[in-house]
This record gives sequence, C-alpha cells and structure tokens, in this order.
Amino acid sequence: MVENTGSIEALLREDRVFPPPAQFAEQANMPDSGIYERARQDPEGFWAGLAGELDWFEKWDQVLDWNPPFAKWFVGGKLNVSYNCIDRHLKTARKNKAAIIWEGEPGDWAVYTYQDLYREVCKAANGLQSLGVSKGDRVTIYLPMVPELPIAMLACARIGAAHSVVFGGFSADSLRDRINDSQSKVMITADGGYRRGGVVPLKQNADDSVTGDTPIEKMLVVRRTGTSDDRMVEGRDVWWHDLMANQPMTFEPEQMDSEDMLFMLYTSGTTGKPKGIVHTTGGYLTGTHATTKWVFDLKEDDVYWCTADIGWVTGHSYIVYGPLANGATSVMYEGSPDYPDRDRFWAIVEKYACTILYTAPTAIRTFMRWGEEYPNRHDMSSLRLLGSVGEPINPEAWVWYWQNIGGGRCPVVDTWWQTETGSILITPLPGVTTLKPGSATHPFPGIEVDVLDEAGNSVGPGGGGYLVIKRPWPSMLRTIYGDDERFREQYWSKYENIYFTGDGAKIDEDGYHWILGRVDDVINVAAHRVSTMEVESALVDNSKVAEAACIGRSDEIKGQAIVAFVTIKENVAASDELITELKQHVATKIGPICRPDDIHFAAELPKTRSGKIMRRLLRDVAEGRALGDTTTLADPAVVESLKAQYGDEE
Ligand code: 7RM
Repeated sequence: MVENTGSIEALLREDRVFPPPAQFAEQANMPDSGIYERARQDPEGFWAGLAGELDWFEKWDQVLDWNPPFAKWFVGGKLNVSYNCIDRHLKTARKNKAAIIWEGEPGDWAVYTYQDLYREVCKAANGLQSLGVSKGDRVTIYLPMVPELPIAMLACARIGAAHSVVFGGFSADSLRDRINDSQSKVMITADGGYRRGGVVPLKQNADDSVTGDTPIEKMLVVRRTGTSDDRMVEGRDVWWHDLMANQPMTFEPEQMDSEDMLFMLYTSGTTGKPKGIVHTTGGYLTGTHATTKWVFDLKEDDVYWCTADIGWVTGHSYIVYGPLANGATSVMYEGSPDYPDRDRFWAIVEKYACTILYTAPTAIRTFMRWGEEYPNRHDMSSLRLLGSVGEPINPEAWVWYWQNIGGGRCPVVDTWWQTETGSILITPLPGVTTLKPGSATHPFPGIEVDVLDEAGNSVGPGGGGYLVIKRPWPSMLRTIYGDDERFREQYWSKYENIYFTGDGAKIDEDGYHWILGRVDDVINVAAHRVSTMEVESALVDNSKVAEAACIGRSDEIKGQAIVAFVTIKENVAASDELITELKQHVATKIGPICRPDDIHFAAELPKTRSGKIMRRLLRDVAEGRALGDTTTLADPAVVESLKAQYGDEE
C-alpha cells in the first residue's frame, strides 16, 4: 500500500515512485533491463533483431543507410504491411481470434476476426483497384471511427497505395488543402459519423472540399448514418456496400520495398501550411510492432483499447498497425466519452473486459473533474496496464488514473512521441521501469536522446533545454511530402545531423526525462496539435479582422487553450456577437478543435522593432502574469493598454 499524504502540496509535487509490481515484472514481455545496454552497444543489430520478427518476402541487405537527414532502413528488404497485420496470423491459432472489436456511439457493435479482416480487406483492395487505385497512388480517407477505416487503410497497404487519413473533425477547407497537396484521385468518406448524439456531416464536407479544380475523380462512400442518400453524385460517387458486394475475397499483397511510402499524415507545424509527414514500410512497422509488444506488454489474450481517433498518428500506430502486427485484439470506439452518460468508457472496459487502456491526459483530467462516481459504476478489474499520450501528464492526474482507473495495481506508461517519430520513443518498460508520476522516464532501447542548450551543448541534470534525438531510428519520418527542403529546415537545421523535436525537456538527477511542452508556435490543445499561424490565417480570412495573434494559455483540463488577440478594421465595432462570429469562423475554416477559447480585441498588437509579434507577452497578458522583458518592444504602451484591458481577467 502506498500512503496518501492528503495534502495538495504533496500531490502537486508528487514524489512517490512506483516500482513494477512483482507479479507484473515476472510475466513481462521485456523483463530485462540489460536490454538498454545491449541496444546501446549495437543499435543496428538491435533493430535488425526486431525487424526479423516481421515476415519479409525478401530480406534486407543493409540495416541502415544514413545520409543525413535522409535515412533508409532495411535496404533492399521486401514486405507488405497488410500481410504482416493479417495473413501471417491466419496460419496460427489467431485465425478466429478477434482482431477488431468495434463499438459505435449509438451502442451498435461488431467483432472482426483475423479471417473476417482478411476477407474484408481483400474485397476492399479489389474494389479500390477497380476505381483505378494502384501502387504508388495516394488515397485520402475521411471517415469516422468505423471498421471500414482500418479496412481501407489495410487495403491501401495491400495494393501499395499510400493513405492520407484526414481526421473527421477537420473542415472542408482543411480537407481540400490535404487532398490537393497529396494529389489523391480517390477519396473514401462516409455519409456521416455519430458524435455526442449528433451527426457529423462528413459527406457534405467531402463534397465541399472538391468543388472547382480537384484531383479527386472517385468518391467511395460508407453508409453509416443514412443522412446523405441524396448527395450521391452520378459518375463520381460509389457506395462502399455496392462496390464490395461482388468483389473477390482474395487479393495478392504487393511486394513493397522497405522504403516505399506506407502513408502520409498531415500535422500542424510552425507555419500555416500543414506538413504531410511521410512514413515508409519496413522501419515504421518494425517500430510500431516492437513498441506495442514491449510498452503495452501485449499478450495473446489481452483486450487492448486505445481511445484515440485513427485520424491522428496515435490511432494509426496503436489502434491499427502496432496491435494488428502483433496479432492482438484491438478495441475501437466511435464516439464521445460522455454519451449517453459520463461512464461510457468504463462501460466499454467492463463490457469487453479490456486489459490495457491507452488514453490522453486531457481525458483523464476530465474524468477527474467528473468524479469517481462514474468509474465506480463498473467492474474494471480486467485492467492490468494503463497508458498516457499526447501531452505532459500532471502528477495529480497520473496518480488519480493509477488509483481510480487502475485500482492501484496497474503500471501507468507515460509515452512520449510525435507524428514524426512514428512510434513511441520515450517511455517506461512496465516490467523493468520504476515510475515517477509526470515523467515519461527513459528513451526506448536503441533511442538516443539528449537535452541541449541553444548552442548545442548538453544541459546537465536538472537543467531545461531542447529535446533532440541523436541517431536515426527505424520509424522516423522520411521527409515532408514533396518538400525535402522544408523537412531539412524544420527538423535538421537547428543542430547538425541531430533531430530537433520542437519540445522542451529536462533530465533529472536520476536520469528521468520530463517533457516540458512545445517550444515553437504549436499549441497542444487537448492532445491535439494546433498551429498558431493556422488559426491566425483563419481569423484574418474574416473580412472584419485586420490582424490576429494567437497563443496558448494553460488550461486545467485541456492542457492548453487557444487565445486570440484580434485587431478589427476601423469601421467595425467590437461586440460579443463578433466574438461568437469569429470563433465560429475559425471552427468552420479549419475544424472545431481549432475554435479559440478566448478572443480579445486589441487596438494594436505588441511587436518587436522588426515587426514580429511578441507572443510571449501576449501569453503573460492572457495568463495574468507580470510582464517579463519588454525592452525589444517597438511601442511599450501597446502592452500597457492590453494589460489594463485584460490583465485581471483570469
Ligand atoms: C503522439 C502524439 C506530438 C507532441 C509532442 C509533445 C506532445 C506527446 C507526450 C507529449 C509530454 C507525453 N503525436 N506529447 N506525448 N508531451 N508527454 N507523453 O501526440 O504529433 O500529435 O503530438 O505532443 O509536445 O511534440 S503528435
């Protein structure tokens, strides 16, 4: 038993440590801390050993070809991801095992065994091929969390076409940008998806995204909500169920080169234009397969549930590819955690007897606020491991999760990684790592990270600096789609031949890694990456706005909230209605996750003499803090007037 000191101070400054429970350590997939040293001695041999756990049509002749910043892993190797996620399990006792347990928000549910998945993926591959999709093409997928989503992804992988999944919460405009950048000829969407009892009008957005000049020739539409039957466009649109009705149930998987693109996924960066992060085949699957096995300690009879949306990288790597490559049972839920009531997640855990749960701190803090009443309604004794991802987890939330969801018996793995890293890079290994709440603990074996100062020197224990990765790893991004220069500039220009993560971090005296958050113009809102520049562009797109600056302010639940400072045009009056209008404008323009939480009108924005907006000062104003250094400011009076207006609001 761990004593509860009770005081708020002790909770905020949580200093308890949590060694692996003996029972857990005994059965762990990776029970040997010697693995860190072995991987350090021979990183390439270490990764090659893990790649060898996949099925290859042809083995590689070189583990790594490193021509910074361009890496090739398992050079010359041939494999297919869909084969590794499905076919190879059919030769084993997993054939009739549940691969995907799916639950829709209204309460409908379905189970796909590996054999079922094989049949549906083969049919989908044949169907897509009949629409003209072939090896090397890109396919945009804009779907809710329905089984057709992983089926479509795996079908693309089977053909050798790269998918570009666009999160269903993105607007028509955002979808259009991504379609144009990827030059997809085919888009897969649905009539709608269920969210909080309502319907998200996906088909309407999809239609709006392809008006005018578009590369899209065919739209494949899943019937989910029955709300867009009248929207089908003759000659362009095809119903999924019609197309699949007569497809052959086998499809020979394409023999892909290890370095062929598996998918691209757009993520926000420091400029307004989203970046298409490119992941390839052999290295990506090696990374996701190995981390899923060791970090989540997946066993044959586990029921594993990652609550992310597949529209984000977490869903790609840890709902679809990692779990399925391991032959696991992966749970997928369509809707929101408070529908029909605030115990929905716990009802799902109980119903399917989930053993592993992977979710985000923002969700955990929300559950904390709702109270223990909801988890207490359910039997959650099946759980044996908990995970956290997407943003720093504060120690109170960590301990609450451990106690109230894990019943004080489940290790909590706090996993740090990015869309760019493809798989988890800093994380406990639950069978060997002593946990410190709030710390992602240590780099995964084979990963070398450091914390550097501006000049590139290692910051010693306790000091803060920039988190970097010092050697290539198999699941790293290969480039930004169509833009090698931006890839180089974004990630490899700050330090020579060292990957810059965009995060701040510190390493404590015990060698534990603490992630401090983004150091660039990216806001992490409820574990989603939002670019300040993108929100600013959406605001100035409104004809009443002259100028806009966005910052993230800390928020108890979401981690960060979006605050916009807006200068309106001369003949426009500031009003509450205008605030509502501008918030809605951003939501429509980019997507609801980018809707600003606060909008402040400002007569002028604080700028440096060279005209750069000083976001740091705006952050201070928004969070009601005393202002730091203002000496580089062109006109200090601007900040004074802002502060007089808004400084006391918090
Ligand atoms: C997986 C994912 C990446 C950014 C990253 C961090 C933040 C993610 C953690 C975390 C602290 C964590 N991909 N982040 N995990 N911060 N502790 N365990 O989230 O591309 O969407 O975001 O998220 O800032 O750079 S992502």
